[in-house]
Amino acid sequence: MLHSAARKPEYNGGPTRFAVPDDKVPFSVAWPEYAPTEYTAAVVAAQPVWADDPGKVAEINFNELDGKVNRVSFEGKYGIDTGTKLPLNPKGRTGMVGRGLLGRFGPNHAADPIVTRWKTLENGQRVLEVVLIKRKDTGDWAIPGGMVDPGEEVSVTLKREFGEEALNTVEADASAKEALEAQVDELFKNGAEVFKGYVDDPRNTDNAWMETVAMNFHDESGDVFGRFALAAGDDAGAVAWVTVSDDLKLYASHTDFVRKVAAMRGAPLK
Ligand code: RP5
Repeated sequence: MLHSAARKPEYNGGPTRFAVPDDKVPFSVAWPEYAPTEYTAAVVAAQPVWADDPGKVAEINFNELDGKVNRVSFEGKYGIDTGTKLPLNPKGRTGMVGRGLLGRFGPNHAADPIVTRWKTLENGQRVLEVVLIKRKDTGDWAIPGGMVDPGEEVSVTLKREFGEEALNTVEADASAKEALEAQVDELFKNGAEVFKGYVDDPRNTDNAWMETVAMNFHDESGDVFGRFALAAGDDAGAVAWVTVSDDLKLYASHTDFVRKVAAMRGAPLK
């Protein structure tokens, strides 16, 4: 499927993208008139720890584990622009070059915990519920995922992000935090892989893009996740158990991930 959020003209806090029609998305299609908007957000250019130093691009080992930073794409080996020497988005043109809001040139790795349980309706039908957060940056409902820190195991990221965004461990005192983390450890013991690869994220550019590992943690009996008191924290403005239905419209590729979980669990979509 062609990426579309990654071509949306409006860019959060940034300039408008150069318009890329469907037939011009692949870099393999010659398009001499292509004049992508150049943008790297000030917060990225300020070089926080999570961002690359643009002066050291020549030293980056793309398509490899580069020190502790994973530059390997789940989509296979990506190309490097012969002129700029910058990596090229494996899903094609986005209408923007630079890093936009993303820190890394090439893949920016994330992890998405999809936490689900059953709810029985009055008519006896079972529907699936999923924990979603409302993102502060775009206002979209989303899976409470986050970036994998350099050298971090994905399994650790999944738990950390769920804790921070859906249980607000960030603001919990030390003993409450420890108790919440122990619960998450227990609940996240058994996960089923849902997806690994490119995310059609609205922050993507021609040179920087999101990839994720999405895992489902499902409470079949309903005994376990019910004990959680959800509390929004960090990048989340709200958090809730949401019924998985046909009309869910989530951030980036998250609708596809949740629909896949519904299919895996044999849940109805209405
Ligand atoms: C999405 O961005 C991923 O699927 C993940 O949910 C999220 C990670 O970015 P932040 O939430 O840390 O901004 O592409």
